[in-house]
Amino acid sequence: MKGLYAIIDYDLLRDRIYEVTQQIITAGVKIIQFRAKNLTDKELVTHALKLRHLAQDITFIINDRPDIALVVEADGVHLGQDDLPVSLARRLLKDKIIGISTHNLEQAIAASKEEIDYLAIGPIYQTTTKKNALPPIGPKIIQEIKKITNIPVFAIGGINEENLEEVIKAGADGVAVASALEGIII
Ligand code: TZP
Ligand code: MG
Repeated sequence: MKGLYAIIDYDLLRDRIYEVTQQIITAGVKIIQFRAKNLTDKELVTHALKLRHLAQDITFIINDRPDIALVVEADGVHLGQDDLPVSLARRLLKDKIIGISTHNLEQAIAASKEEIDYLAIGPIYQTTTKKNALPPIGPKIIQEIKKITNIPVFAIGGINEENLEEVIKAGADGVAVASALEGIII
């Protein structure tokens, strides 16, 4: 996995999720994640099914919830440090994609020993999208992670057109962005 990974954040986009998803797919984005921290399961599934339909030809990942990823036939799940452990999510999801968020080198090393398809490291820069985010860690850690694993690394947190080059130069395989999507939407 590599390239631009678009996070469709329900709290940021609200009723614009479909319009924005359609636009970014038309623009050529090949990986999207549906992230909704404050919906009921019923609402989550309703939106996720519609997004799955829009994103039928690209990689569609569900944040936090392996069970929801399974029932909506997503391509995989993105887990946080406090979500279901990778080994258990793997039992449910078989050969689907599993990615995990990490916030420091220690967590990245631990993640690299699990059966994951990619890891995310961040927040690299200041972000307002993730509530209670840890302080930014800067792009240098990406180089450190690339030294210890071949697993694809996505940089996340406050990434935009201005700092993108720095992140790619540090060795990121891709970038996961939420708020910066506004920049590529007409
Ligand atoms: N995890 C670390 S930062 C972040 C997540 C989910 C939010 C990324 O959003 P933005 O708007 O690209 O900073
Ligand atoms: Mg999570």
